[in-house]
Amino acid sequence: MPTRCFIFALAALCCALMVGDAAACAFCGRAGDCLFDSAGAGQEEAGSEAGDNYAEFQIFRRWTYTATDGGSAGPTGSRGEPVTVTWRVIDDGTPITGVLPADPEREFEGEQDSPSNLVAMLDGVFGASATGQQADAPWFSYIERSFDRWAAVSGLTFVHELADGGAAIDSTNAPYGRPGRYADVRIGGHSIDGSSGANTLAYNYFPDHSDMVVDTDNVAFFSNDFGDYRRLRNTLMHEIGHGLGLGHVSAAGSAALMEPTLGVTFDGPQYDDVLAVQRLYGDAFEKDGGNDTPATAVDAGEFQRGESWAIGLDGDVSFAAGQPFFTAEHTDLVSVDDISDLDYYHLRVLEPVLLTANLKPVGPTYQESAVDETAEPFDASELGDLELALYEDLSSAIVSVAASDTVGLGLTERLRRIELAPGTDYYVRVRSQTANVQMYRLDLMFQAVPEPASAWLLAAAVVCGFRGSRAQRAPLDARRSAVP
Ligand SMILES: [Ca+2]
Ligand SMILES: [Ca+2]
Ligand SMILES: [Ca+2]
Ligand SMILES: [Ca+2]
Ligand SMILES: [Zn+2]
Ligand SMILES: [Zn+2]
Repeated sequence: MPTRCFIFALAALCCALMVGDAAACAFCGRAGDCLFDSAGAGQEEAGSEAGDNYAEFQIFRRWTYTATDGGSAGPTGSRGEPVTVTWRVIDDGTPITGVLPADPEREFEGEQDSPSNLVAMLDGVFGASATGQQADAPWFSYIERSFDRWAAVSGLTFVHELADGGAAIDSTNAPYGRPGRYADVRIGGHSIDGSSGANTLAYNYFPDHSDMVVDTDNVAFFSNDFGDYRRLRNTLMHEIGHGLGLGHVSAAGSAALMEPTLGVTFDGPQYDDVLAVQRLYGDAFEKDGGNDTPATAVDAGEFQRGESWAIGLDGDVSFAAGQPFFTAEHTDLVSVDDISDLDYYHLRVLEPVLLTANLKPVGPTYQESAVDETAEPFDASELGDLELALYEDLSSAIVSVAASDTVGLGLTERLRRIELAPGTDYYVRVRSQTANVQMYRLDLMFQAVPEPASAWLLAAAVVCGFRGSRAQRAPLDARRSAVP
């Protein structure tokens, strides 16, 4: 039994431009928990971002045309813009063309052409659909939730496509996603290389192909119900990550879904995975119109003295060896994904108050590198130099009230004791001077305006009241304290 990993390029799946770059497969020697997969690029498309290999987080490239986004007007947008992607499990019997090459060292003769039997495998594990519709199958939610975990932490929206035209899954990008005809991400499965020793669990193509092939020989592995079928779900979420344009990462003991060897000590996308997907598609507030303008700002609410509000708390974590960063519950993860990204938060006040705002770049230091390099410490809190600004709506114009850009990478920008008046719409704006993604947490604290007579006494009372207040969950997954 081999005990180390071998990396080799898989030229067959790569267009010439990509050979030796991001497309690679990893061969894992750890029996039982191995993910041996490949993520290959298909044909390039004119006008796409193909060939733009991003430096950060082993990002390969983002979707340029999906069934619903992009088109005659051009591609889906630039990095950080939201995208909608459709998906469907193909019917059993649909051809899958084998593309994984032979490997004499493990007596693998190469992936053979054979029709998909993934539905039969899933029916065998979970039970078949009572109606014949895949959305009614007991296994459907495991696939849908795997997509939705990525959607919950990014600007991506996933839609289940109801049709499939039956074309083969092979190394060409076609058929492209078309509503009512084909999904963007077609999911099939067949025998790839058996289930003994180190072997393949699944593979996935990069955008704009992004189809997935699961090895149905590994049915016993996928049937393991530990962690609500975590082996199956982490495999699906890892492959979906490739289909979104993420490459493999070497994390050397830090939890990362996009490591070439499947991890089961964590569930779903981890810190590096979320940074990568937000760099490509933005945070979850970028979809449904986004928050790049005051008119589309995220609504923080109405406040009075003693209250506070915060967003982005789940990203403010530190690294602990062997511990996962995130579970499915951790979705309060916001970032500026580029210089072009503006994040506006709208607020009003019920009485004259003093606003103090803290904008902190967050992120742990963990191990990260490309798979063929030695992992090095990566400080996720020093990716972007943030700016904090406050605006007010004077009905004729939205004007600046205060701004802070006084510190650099890794440090907190602050606005201190800015007086706000009731009846006015205020907007806090977060942006970055750096062409990279930076997760942040934003804290807003509201204190009473001291009255001339007993100003110091009142201020002290308010500070004490604020400290003693109890945090509550507020709309938009932010935290808001109670009135003391
Ligand atoms: Ca296999
Ligand atoms: Ca496709
Ligand atoms: Ca953002
Ligand atoms: Ca934004
Ligand atoms: Zn390995
Ligand atoms: Zn992979």
